[in-house]
Amino acid sequence: RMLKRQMACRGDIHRLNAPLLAIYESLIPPEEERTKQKQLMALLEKLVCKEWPKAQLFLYGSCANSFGVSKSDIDVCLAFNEDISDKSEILLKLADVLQSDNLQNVQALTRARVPIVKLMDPATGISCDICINNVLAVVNTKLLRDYAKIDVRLRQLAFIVKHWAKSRGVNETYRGTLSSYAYVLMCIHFLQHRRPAILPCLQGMEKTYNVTVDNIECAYFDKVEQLRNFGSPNKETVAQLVWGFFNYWAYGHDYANSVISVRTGSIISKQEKDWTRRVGNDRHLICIEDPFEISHDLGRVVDKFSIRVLREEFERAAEIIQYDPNPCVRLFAPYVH
Ligand code: 3AT
Ligand code: MG
Repeated sequence: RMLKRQMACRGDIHRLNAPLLAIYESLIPPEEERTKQKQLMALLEKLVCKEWPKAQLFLYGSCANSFGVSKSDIDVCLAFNEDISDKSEILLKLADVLQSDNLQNVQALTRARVPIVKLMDPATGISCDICINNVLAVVNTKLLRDYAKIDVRLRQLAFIVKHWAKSRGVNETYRGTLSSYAYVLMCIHFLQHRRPAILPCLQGMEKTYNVTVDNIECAYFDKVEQLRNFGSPNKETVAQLVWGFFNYWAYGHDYANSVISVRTGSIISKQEKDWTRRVGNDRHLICIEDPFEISHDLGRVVDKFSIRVLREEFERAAEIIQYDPNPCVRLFAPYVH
């Protein structure tokens, strides 16, 4: 099945550029959403500080990694300077603290895979999930944001891929498809591999940022202002990149043997990671290495049913972009598997 038909790009691919860029533009959150997020963060900080003066609140996920589309929920991490053995207790207390103000639908979900407090702020209309001590997510948020500053084509490609994944119903980890975080890593990896490269491998460069979180050293080159022109020798347009991305995941990727690794800026073998057989629920049918938690395969949610759905969707997208005279309509057509 691999390398079934790696296609040559259609000759009129440039015609797709304007419509794809228009979609990208339409997804960018307006500035007033930022203001509202800050307003809500300030309120949360005020309430949390009364109870835990030393704790800190961080935004993470798409509202902070620059891959958030308009009207996203916000992800917040409440960080204590110590290990918390009983997160449930803290979350119940937190729900209590927040309840007392004019926030709505405050609920502690203590038994979720990642336990959180969920709430809605009627003043801004923003929904928010608060987790405890998930500092690794705050750090991987910074890594993604730093990559996005290097070349605007990453943000363009990732917005389009995320929009496609949400429209096609393949952005649902609880149903065995991939997280937004995984899709962004796939985009970064893809751009590291263009020739000339559009993105560097920040973790392979001089380490100007270095933190240790949960015993994991997170270090990389974060002076990305110095890399503003990194991708400019490559003149590919977003249309060519979207075409290339789907073509790669439809026909180019070696699902049987390969792991994509943003950390090394290369493809590594499943053998090398010992990801060759199923262990517990980790099946390793599509392998995406987390840049910091390197034993963590972001494809582990994918099972033998959802891998088929995913690969069929990649092939469908590749084919539409190749042959459809007006691809944007069918590419993003809503679908529930
Ligand atoms: P949406 O726009 O909300 O779809 P997002 O980037 O906020 O995209 P998620 O809500 O899925 O993505 O996840 C929030 C953040 O949590 C993103 C990333 O910093 C972290 N994260 C998500 N999944 C993982 C994972 N499996 N391993 C490590 N960090 C993760
Ligand atoms: Mg999110």
